[in-house]
Amino acid sequence: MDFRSIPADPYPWPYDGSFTAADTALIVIDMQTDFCGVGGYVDKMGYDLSLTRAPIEPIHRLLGRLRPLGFTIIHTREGHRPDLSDLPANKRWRSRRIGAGIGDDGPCGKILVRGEPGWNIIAELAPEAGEIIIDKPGKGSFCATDLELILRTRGIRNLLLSGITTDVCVHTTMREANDRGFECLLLEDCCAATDLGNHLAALKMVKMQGGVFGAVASSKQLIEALG
Ligand code: C5J
Repeated sequence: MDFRSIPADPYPWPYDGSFTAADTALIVIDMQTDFCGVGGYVDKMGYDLSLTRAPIEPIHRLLGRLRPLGFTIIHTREGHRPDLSDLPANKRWRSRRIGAGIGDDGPCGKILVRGEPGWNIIAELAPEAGEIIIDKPGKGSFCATDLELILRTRGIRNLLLSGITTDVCVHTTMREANDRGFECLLLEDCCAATDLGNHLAALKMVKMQGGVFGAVASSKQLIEALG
């Protein structure tokens, strides 16, 4: 089934008039306890969890609409190997300076380490059987992962971006995807940052230059277009 372009800012998305469940994937980025749960990395850094938890309900609603239509659903998890062999020294050093050392013990286990409780995707947005999970050591979902190979193998051309944080992992992933030729839509209510101003600035950056990284819409606009 072909869906017509939806109202988005700064242009109706996708640019070429239509999209299908077969050529479009939803990426849910880093909805892990470390980023939105009590005792996780973001909590340890002292940021307001109500900000990073705000997209949980909108993403849940969107998944409920996209799953039965057969859209590819991809979840990502930021985290490092238990031996920390993929943790750059500067990333660890910076996090330790602010009291939330990546790889160090925290209330939810070792911070941002694969297999630890804090690294898990939150129960509300748990992946369903058959959905793809990408484990990434960095901010971008394409760096040191097989995401691009999976998207090309499936014939995916369009990406719907959601998750946390808008200004860091979501933006980095959107930029990486855009440079690879994927047509990207950032769902503004389905993502959030640790600072509201940064979230709003990140949305604005996408829309500059006629949509320099793609377009922005709400999940409501998308869901309405799906009928
Ligand atoms: C950060 C992320 N902010 N998921 N990661 O370190 O945005």
